[in-house]
Amino acid sequence: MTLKLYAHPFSSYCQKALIALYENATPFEWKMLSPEHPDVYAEFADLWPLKRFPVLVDGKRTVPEASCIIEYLDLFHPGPVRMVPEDPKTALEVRAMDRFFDNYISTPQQRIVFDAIRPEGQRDARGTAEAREMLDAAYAWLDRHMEGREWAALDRFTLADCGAAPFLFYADWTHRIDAGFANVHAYRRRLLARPSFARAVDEARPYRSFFPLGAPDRD
Ligand SMILES: N[C@@H](CCC(=O)N[C@@H](CS)C(=O)NCC(=O)O)C(=O)O
Repeated sequence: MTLKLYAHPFSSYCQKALIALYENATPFEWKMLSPEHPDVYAEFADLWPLKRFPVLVDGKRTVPEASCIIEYLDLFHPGPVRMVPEDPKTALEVRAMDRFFDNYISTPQQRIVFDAIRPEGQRDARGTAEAREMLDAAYAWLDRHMEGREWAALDRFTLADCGAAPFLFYADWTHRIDAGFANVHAYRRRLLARPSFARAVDEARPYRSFFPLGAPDRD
């Protein structure tokens, strides 16, 4: 039975899951979440009433959460590029970095963007200032972590890099990564050059005008 992915190309968490699918050329049916397809959105909201995407459907099984989707694909539809090592001790390194990118890059980045789409008077200046501080601390830590490394965990592309790619992409648009963090910039460029992510970036290009802070003319 064909896998189905409920997703939108401009969404960072959808891109995270798409990277894993593209890395292994895993066939799937794209269920496009957009105002032009209200029926698809209704199906998705019924499957996952929390209404956060992406969501993967495999027969009778519904898998929400990008990290879980990637782990699920690794277990049930594996390809040549394994995203999480089988050895649990080695896997912990990968999962720790996956948590870092979700919690300390994506979460503050989304907080700033969601704040920008609120009406004037309902904005949270303190919350966004804290989010910017968090991003600065995360960039500084990551810069030290990436010293001498090619990928975020282990010596190969993993689950951690699937999240790092879209999250650093949008984080730099949202709260510029200081030029002094050369290791982070080099890593972001490596991710952009990875064919699976380059494809996701290209598919999202038509939607750049939707970026609430204004998409920069680069990448
Ligand atoms: N914890 C979820 C987060 C997913 C998420 O935040 N997705 C965003 C799109 S990038 C979303 O569903 N936004 C819809 C909304 O906020 O209403 C995951 O890891 O997949």
